[in-house]
Amino acid sequence: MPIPKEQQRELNEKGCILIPDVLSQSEIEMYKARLLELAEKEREDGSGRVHTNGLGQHVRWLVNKGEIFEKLVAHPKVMPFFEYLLGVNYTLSTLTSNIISPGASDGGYHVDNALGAMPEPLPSFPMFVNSLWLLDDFTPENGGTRYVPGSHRSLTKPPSGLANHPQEVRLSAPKGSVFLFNGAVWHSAGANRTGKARIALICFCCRSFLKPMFDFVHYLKPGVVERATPVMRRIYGFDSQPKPPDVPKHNKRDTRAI
Ligand SMILES: O=C(O)CCC(=O)C(=O)O
Repeated sequence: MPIPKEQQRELNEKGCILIPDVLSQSEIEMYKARLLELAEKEREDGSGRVHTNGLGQHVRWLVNKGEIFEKLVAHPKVMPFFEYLLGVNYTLSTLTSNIISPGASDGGYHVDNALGAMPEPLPSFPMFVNSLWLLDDFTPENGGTRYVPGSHRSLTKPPSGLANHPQEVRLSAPKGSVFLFNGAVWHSAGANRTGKARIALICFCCRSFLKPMFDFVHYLKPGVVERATPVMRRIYGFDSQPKPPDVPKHNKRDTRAI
């Protein structure tokens, strides 16, 4: 089902939208407990991906870290927004998370992934769409994402070293909701001036012709691939791979579809 016209307009104009009530209270608790457990384990074993002077942490490759994360990949309440912005054959680029601990300062303004390396003007249509699945209430005080509504329409990247912007907004939104935005919107995690961490799952998708950040096709665990529905397989990128080499027709052992 396509999203209503009003939401299409909001996404076109502001570049972002809040989708309410995506996760239930029990899902929030389940994801949070598992993420905190993974974050601690990864800090201890040295694989932890910390940032912002050690006060931020990404736990990445979530699809390989528990079956519970697989249902985020093709969530019926969120998929129509990705489809509207990226086309019905969009793919997953990363399924990750961002934990912002007390004392973390504002992150640096950026646009997402390859947009940061592209010459201006940036493409006038969406290439990447990010979504933050809030596992805590986000506020301007606890690290609520800061962003500049409509900045995707400038077709430029944020000036380097941009500290604040006159139109900057800091996200206030309840846990369980999803903040979805065009990756060309200037944004960053906010400073956390409270005594508690602020946690979000992140599902980041791209057009099917772009290279995703993570290679799901070759590195998903076998059980994850077996459980994937055809739609999930497409989202993981199985339907948008570069072609393998041509092989002689009499080579009966080769069953690849070319
Ligand atoms: O965690 C946040 O508030 C922002 C995350 C972010 O900047 C990103 O995923 O590019």
